[in-house]
Amino acid sequence: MKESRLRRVKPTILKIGGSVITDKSKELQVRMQTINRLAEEIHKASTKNLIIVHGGGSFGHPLAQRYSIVEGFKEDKQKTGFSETHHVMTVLNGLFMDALIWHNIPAVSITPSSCIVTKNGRIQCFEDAPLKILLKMAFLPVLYGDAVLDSKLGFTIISGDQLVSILAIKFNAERIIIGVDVDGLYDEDPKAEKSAKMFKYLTLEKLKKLHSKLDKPTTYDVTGGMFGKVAELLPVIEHGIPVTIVNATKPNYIYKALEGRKVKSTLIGKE
Ligand code: IP8
Repeated sequence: MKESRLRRVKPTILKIGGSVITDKSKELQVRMQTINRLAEEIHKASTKNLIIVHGGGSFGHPLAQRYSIVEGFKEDKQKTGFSETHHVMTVLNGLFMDALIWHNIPAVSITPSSCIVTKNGRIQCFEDAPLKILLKMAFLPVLYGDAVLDSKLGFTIISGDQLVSILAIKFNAERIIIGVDVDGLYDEDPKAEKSAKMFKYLTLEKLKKLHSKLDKPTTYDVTGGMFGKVAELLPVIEHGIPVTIVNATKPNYIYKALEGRKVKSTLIGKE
């Protein structure tokens, strides 16, 4: 491969939350219009060296919960549950890929369960050779939270946020953009508390304090909701990689964030 063709820009990691691309109130409900709009915005921004990770929403989470996949293998009937959870994630990913490719984006899906093994829920090995070549050739790799094999538990779930964190550190990302269904990071759950205050800027120290105050996982979100998200973000911020949390349900917010333009969001930096 010619050197001139290789991309030298540090990657941008974009996470699209499951609550953005699916309707969490109904199992297996995709928001195809939103996915198409996001594909259009991603195409319009044409960000160099982009990696996308999406969440599970009403595809992965209800099944993972029904079959207690996070906790690992305990009984045979969980096995079809593992297969189903992984399968519905490939279905959601397929719909997401459809939209990207239909918008002329050279996106290629990387199936986490085929290249990752975890140990007690944390990534232990990650075969990243295909991902590296995709980046070199200026493809857009797309990964997602998935049901994966685990060297201690048999199997478990990895969140898209854990993937974002490991990818950002492995590839020394320039920045991380996290698209969620609220305007940023708040001191309380903005969906439950009207008085919740949104942060425009947070330092690592303030994020650590906030993390200790945030509510622990809800029953719906097997990977820990906002609490889990912040826990995964701490090491990347420590690494000096800035994180922007932005509302991906609002038109052009992801586009503006990708372009580095001013948009309502929470920016988290080391200092
Ligand atoms: O929505 C979880 O990914 P997340 C994926 O990023 C599954 O936490 C399979 C529940």
